[in-house]
Amino acid sequence: MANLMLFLLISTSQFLYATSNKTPEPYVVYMGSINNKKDTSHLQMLSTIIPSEEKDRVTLIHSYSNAFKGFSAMLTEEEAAQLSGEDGVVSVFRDQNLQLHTTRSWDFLESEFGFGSQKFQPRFASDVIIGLVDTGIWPESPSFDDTGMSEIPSKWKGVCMEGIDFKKSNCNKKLIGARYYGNQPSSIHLPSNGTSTTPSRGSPRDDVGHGTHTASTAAGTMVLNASYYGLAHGAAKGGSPSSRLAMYKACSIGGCASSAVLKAIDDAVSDGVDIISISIGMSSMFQSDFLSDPIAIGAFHANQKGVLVVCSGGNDGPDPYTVINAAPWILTVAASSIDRTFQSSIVLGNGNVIKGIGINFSNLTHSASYPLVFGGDAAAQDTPASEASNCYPGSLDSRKTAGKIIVCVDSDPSVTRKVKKLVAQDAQTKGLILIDEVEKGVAFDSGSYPFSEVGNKVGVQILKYINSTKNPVATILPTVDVTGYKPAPVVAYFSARGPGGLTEGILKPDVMAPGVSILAASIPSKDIGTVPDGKKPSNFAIKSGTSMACPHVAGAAAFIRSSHRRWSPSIIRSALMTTAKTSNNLGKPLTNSSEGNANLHETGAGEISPVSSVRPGLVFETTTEDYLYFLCYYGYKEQVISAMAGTKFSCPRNSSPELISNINYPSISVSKVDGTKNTVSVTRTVTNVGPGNSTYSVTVEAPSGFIVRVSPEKLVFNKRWMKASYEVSFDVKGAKKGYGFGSLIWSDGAHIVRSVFAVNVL
Ligand SMILES: *[C@@H]1O[C@H](CO)[C@@H](O)[C@H](O)[C@H]1NC(C)=O
Ligand SMILES: *[C@@H]1O[C@H](CO)[C@@H](O)[C@H](O)[C@H]1NC(C)=O
Ligand SMILES: *[C@@H]1O[C@H](CO)[C@@H](O)[C@H](O)[C@H]1NC(C)=O
Ligand SMILES: *[C@@H]1O[C@H](CO)[C@@H](O)[C@H](O)[C@H]1NC(C)=O
Ligand SMILES: *[C@@H]1O[C@H](CO)[C@@H](O)[C@H](O)[C@H]1NC(C)=O
Ligand SMILES: *[C@@H]1O[C@H](CO)[C@@H](O)[C@H](O)[C@H]1NC(C)=O
Ligand SMILES: CC(=O)N[C@H]1CO[C@H](CO)[C@@H](O)[C@@H]1O
Repeated sequence: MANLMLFLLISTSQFLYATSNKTPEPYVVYMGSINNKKDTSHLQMLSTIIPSEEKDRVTLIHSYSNAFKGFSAMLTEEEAAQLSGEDGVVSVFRDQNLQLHTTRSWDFLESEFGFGSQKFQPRFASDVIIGLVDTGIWPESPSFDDTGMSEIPSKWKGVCMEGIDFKKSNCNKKLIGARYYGNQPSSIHLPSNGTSTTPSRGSPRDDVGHGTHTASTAAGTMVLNASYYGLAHGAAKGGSPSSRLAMYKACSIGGCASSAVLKAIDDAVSDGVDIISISIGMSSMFQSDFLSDPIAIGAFHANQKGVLVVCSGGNDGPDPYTVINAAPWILTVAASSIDRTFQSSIVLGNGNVIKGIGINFSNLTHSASYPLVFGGDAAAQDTPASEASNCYPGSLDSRKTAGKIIVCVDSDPSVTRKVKKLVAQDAQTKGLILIDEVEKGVAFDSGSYPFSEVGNKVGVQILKYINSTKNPVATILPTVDVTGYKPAPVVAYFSARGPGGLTEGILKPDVMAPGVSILAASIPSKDIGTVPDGKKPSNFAIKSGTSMACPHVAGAAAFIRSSHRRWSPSIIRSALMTTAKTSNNLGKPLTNSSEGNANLHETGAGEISPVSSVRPGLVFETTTEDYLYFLCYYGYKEQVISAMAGTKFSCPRNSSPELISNINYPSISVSKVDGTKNTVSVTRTVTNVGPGNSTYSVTVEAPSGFIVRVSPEKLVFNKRWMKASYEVSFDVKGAKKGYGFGSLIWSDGAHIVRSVFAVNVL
């Protein structure tokens, strides 16, 4: 045994030595602000590190020089370690792959709902430019039609890169720019020498559908008569139809290389975009720190230059500590449902009609005439019934299922709905009824294969019916969309939850927006089985994910920006947060997909309310200096922070993580209060952006056992842009352990400014 262990140890370390220490891999070398004094050439820096016999590796994959400094290159682990000690280098990290926030191992992300029907202003061209870092764009989509738009704003300095099947003429006054980057996963293209930012192949064209969907959600032109094969029929338009779009294609179906995402942000900032929308991120399990996260780094510098960065919070919910893209300079978005659902009814032989959920173009007869079988009763030889009841691959005996409608359960989420559907189809069934409590709210698109999904309660009814009769029969009807569905919005189960894994001193996510079954433009899908018989591939698709929620917020931010040119990114974020809705269309508090009251770690400040966010009254401004203090409190070295600031920056002597709660953020999060002893206080400063003479008074909504004092309780302003500060103290002696949630509401009678808080009682 001991010998075996030793052998394993030796061979493992040899393996590591061989593959990770010596084999060059792509790394990102991040060097802080462009004003960072230390100014060695990137190539020169590489040539001092890389041995002379490997000169051909003295090559930059990307060089960053607009919004921040740095580069990416092929390095060995040793060289990377050596570089990270160099003067002027802030961090060095592996060029990891980031994921698109619609495709995750659970399939939930192929679903259902109609378009968020915001009542936005009529169409007129504005100068607001939204940049998206995504999978590219399908420029022929009617959502990018520029009819009637005025000339491209003169501040625009971007380009329309040509590539495979993409011409300069594919850009117009709506889609004003498009770039692509060569090192997307699966198509890494390395130049043989020198710097190369123009790969020899590729194109801004979207071959996934994700980028086209997010771009049209943010700022698509209004398209009348849009639908997904007749479903979700109506006018489709983006959150800010008057804004311009620029696509930065840093991702492919396999994800996005960190180095390309950084390059995309660097370019977007120098091209002159106002808002960047990013529906991608690292897995919540691999978040290490802010300075090895390309989105956090890029967003920091974009923010420094006045560009708002809006990101999806990820799809790793519903567990706590799953939210990502949670740096305080990012606007982090959670996903909710809207008031539309896709019903796919099941008719049983006993006459019962059950309202299931799903998108299908079922052509089955409307009478219950197909035999119904439970997967567990149709197991292949030597296969446990538990596997067959879950529609596991290889678990069904097609002699027992052919020509029937099969019922399966979902007790193991590792087999996705997509796989279950393929397994059922493979077993020659006519249709699938899936019993799935968790995912049922996010309609699955099964194309032309009849499919419906029900919760546990209804599922038991179906199973009882199967048990009760010798020859159970059923049918599945084609999908109809139902609008006015209540309650809505509901937090989507996949939406990543706070608190943030890196710090609990900032409440994340910030806001919630529609991300379940969103109809928006896509690439015409030619996949077999997705296009109903006799139809042309649709220009629209229905997708779910925080990926879909993020561009709704980017669109709303563009809408605010078009009315308020002077407003900084933090003012826009504050406006969206303090005016967010905390109740649903039944007038009740927001709930989650298991019908419990949703807490602030699920909803953030609430569901965005674009129309009221234009007149927030008071705003919380968070400055670059505040973010630099955040980095001090978080524990980074002064030298690193100075490099990011581009100037000498001194941290306060007592920089402790508790001080993070004191950063001037629109919400409050206090990660630790000792319930037996002390009271914790934080201060906030608001800026009046409403009428000059206004007086605001505060009301507090606090959980039981909390004594929350606000001082002063009245804020008097006599001009616009005047600031006022207040202190909030939390006395939690009577409170129960764990997070308590509440809010401070400032009002002058005309405006309601809600600042939510989360306080963790130890
Ligand atoms: C780069 O390599 C190409 C051939 O691969 C060669 O023609 C060119 O001269 C090289 N350029 C530099 C700057 O070394
Ligand atoms: C929308 O489609 C319907 C039927 O497909 C058609 O009758 C109607 O004219 C269309 N409306 C517009 C504005 O294109
Ligand atoms: C339904 O469509 C499929 C092809 O998609 C076809 O094979 C089948 O015969 C059709 N069924 C009925 C009842 O029309
Ligand atoms: C159906 O019958 C089987 C045994 O025949 C039993 O294990 C199962 O619990 C029954 N299901 C329901 C929903 O009654
Ligand atoms: C929904 O909220 C309740 C508390 O109100 C909680 O117990 C439950 O775990 C939450 N469910 C999800 C899916 O987040
Ligand atoms: C605010 O009130 C003062 C005194 O009543 C007045 O002089 C001033 O013009 C008012 N300012 C605004 C912006 O209305
Ligand atoms: C468009 C399509 O083929 N699917 C069906 C979906 O449901 C609607 C409403 O029942 C039908 O009109 C379509 O036939």
